Amino acid sequence: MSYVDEVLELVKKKNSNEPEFIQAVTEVFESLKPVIEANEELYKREAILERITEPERQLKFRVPWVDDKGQVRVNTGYRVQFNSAIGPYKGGIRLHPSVNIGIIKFLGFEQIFKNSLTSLPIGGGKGGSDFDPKGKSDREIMAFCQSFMTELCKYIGADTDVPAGDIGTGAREIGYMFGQYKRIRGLYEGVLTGKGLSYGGSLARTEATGYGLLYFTDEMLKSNGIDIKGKTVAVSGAGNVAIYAIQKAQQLGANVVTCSDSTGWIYDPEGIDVALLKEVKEVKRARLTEYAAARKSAVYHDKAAEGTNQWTIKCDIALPCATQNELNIDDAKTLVANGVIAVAEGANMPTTIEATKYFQENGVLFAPGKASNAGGVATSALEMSQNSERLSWSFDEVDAKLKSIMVNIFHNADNAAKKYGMAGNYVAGANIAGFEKVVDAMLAQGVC
Ligand code: NDP
Ligand code: 2IT
Repeated sequence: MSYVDEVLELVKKKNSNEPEFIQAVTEVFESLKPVIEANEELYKREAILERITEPERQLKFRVPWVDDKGQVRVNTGYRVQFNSAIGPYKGGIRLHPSVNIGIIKFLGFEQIFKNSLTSLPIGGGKGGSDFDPKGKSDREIMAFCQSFMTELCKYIGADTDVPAGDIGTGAREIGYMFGQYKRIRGLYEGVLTGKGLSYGGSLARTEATGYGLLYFTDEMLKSNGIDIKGKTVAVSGAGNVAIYAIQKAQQLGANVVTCSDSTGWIYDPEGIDVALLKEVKEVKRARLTEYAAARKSAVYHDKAAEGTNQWTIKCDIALPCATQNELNIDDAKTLVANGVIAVAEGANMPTTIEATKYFQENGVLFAPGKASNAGGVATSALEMSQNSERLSWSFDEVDAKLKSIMVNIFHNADNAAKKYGMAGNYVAGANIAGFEKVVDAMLAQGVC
């Protein structure tokens, strides 16, 4: 058995109740085979694959808080500090009832390679809780965030581990967490990113993941001789990533006709009205039914009642921007039958392995999330730089840096794929390019 297969078996055995983590490792390992085989003796002796799949540290803690009725509630908090070979741990905090250690580990594992691809000095980490922010009052959100940070603050810091947003964690939650960190640790430092502009946040961080996704997609299309202008785009999700992906796609001349949340999806052939979507999701924190109620051209589809999703709509480009495994083999077949030319992941691991392979086998350009959604964390790293030098850069300055980082990531992935005889396979290219830098740093730092 090859070294890769040997360690993959070990990972499956050790983490048998963590399917998402196994999926993420399987995808990375499969595409790393040519690199590992070229260095098998060294990597095996140094146990590189065993080390890279074992988090440096995993924290699990109780998060008690009091709801508006005076009832004490208890959630579980997590922080996985996965790999610090190239910098302090960096990665978001996910607040969603589906969160468990396997979800946080898969996200932390992906983050190692994503952060490496940005070319900035950040290691991989992720955190979160099974807390469900839906339907909670502002006071309840604050109570949860303060309790979460009361424990987490012992383990993080501007030069150790710098969390940020993810599903369920936006500017409001980051603000409450920052306030609590400052109060307990007595430090005003860049311990979190995605902060408000009045207290150390970076311009363009809110937009960064969605904008970055489109900068990457545009570059991928261009390098394949395709113009994004006039293309029809299907987006899933209606959160931070989706909203700014839609906005940038429109600025580049595409027509975005769908978005979704966990209960339903919108088909709006005249193009999604971003201002209205922002009002419904960012201000009112309401459901997409409100979007449909306010817009004549929009049709609302209830997922549970109809058993359909936005991938049934004919489009040229699909941008999954909601959550993991939201695009399966049946969706992939529908999209290909409808003539899709490119799929770019805004979410983390939204496409199943089977669906990814189907796209690649059918000549669809496929951008893996760890490359195409890296704009969020890259801009977080730019926020860290600004905090360190106690300066803030203009929107245009940050946006220009973001764009050049995304264009760079595309070409690094493209070149790595070509170097190993897999031209056009951006999944393999991204994994290889991300891996090579981390391994180089791990080898240089000895057994640790
Ligand atoms: P938000 O919480 O802002 O939005 C998430 C969106 O996805 C909502 O519309 C939500 O619907 C929907 N969604 C979430 N979970 C599910 C589910 N289980 N089934 C169906 N729909 C779901 O999160 P973000 O936009 O920040 O994150 C979206 C994705 O992008 C995640 O995979 C995240 O890890 C990834 N990502 C985020 C980055 C960032 O900077 N924020 C950076 C890079 C990647 P509802 O409101 O109904 O739950
Ligand atoms: O998945 C991700 O890259 C994020 N949620 C953003 C992490 C960050 O530190 O900005």
